[in-house]
Amino acid sequence: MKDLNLKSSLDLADHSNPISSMFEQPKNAKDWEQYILTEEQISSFKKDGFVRGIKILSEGQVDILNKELVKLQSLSEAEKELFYHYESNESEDSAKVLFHAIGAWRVTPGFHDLIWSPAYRMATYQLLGQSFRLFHDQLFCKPAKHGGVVAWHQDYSYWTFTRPMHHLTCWIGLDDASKENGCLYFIPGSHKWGLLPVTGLAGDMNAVKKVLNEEQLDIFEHKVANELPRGYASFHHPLTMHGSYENFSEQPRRAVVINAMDHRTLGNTAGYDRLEALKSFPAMPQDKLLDSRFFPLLFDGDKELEALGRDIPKVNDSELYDDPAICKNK
Ligand SMILES: O=C(O)CCC(=O)C(=O)O
Repeated sequence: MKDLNLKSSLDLADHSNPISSMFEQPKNAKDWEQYILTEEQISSFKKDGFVRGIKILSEGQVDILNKELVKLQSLSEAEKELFYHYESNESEDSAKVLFHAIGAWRVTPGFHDLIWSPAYRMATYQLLGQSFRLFHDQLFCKPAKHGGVVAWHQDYSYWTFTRPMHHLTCWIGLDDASKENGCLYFIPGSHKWGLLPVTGLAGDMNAVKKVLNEEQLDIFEHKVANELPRGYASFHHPLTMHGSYENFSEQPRRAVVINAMDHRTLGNTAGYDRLEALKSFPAMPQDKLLDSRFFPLLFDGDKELEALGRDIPKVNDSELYDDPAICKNK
């Protein structure tokens, strides 16, 4: 592994392949078999809008990322340039802290190579049902004792500057995540609710409830805590309602998130009403394929899996992602 080099001239987005030996890569279709999600895991994702408990990282790999994370959390202004978004504290509550950054894959080798983790790529391929690209990564870190909330939200409500909606989020714990230290929660079945408006990410935990109907509010009572050991992941649909409460415990709760999108995703920025939030993002011109070096192709199913690709369980890409009300300009 290369040492962390924070010169802004070193942009790891120049490398559309792994740059270290952190993850052993499959050499042929057979090597991918060990990572295949079962039929039951795919069915539970379709029913609930999430699936969890999938091992992505060894202890040693978590240690590498946590070491890089320490450096990433204390960058100078100049060193933050490669990030699309960087907030040392995004919490709207002045007594709490929520570190949130987008773009670590461009800055350190471990976070760069994480997006090529074979376990991550196989699961994402099955759950999207399509070859896919990186959309972006994210870091969400809550310190011990005063970690802030991530308010209930649907990811795609923040991503309508891309289309159609065919994205997937993978949340990977860099600490054991528990109810005490502010683990993520999901609302089962909420991926069938349609698209809801943006109601804020780091302020009032329950702000979204103002836009929910009675039935949805009842379903909220059945929220599921995503408690996971470090190195393990959950995957969720772009409309699945999720959020995380404060961290009052003695332990930090750090996580890295990988957001993937169908390899055919297009820019949809014309008329987007939050353009200011995109000022440090790569260009995403209206109706243009998002295939620049900032959106590397992470998995080409036909090439990687050959005949195996036909036999493995996967989501039929129109069955979960084809909401006509959302993708009207598809
Ligand atoms: O880590 C958290 O608490 C929030 C994560 C999140 O919002 C996401 O994975 O989309």
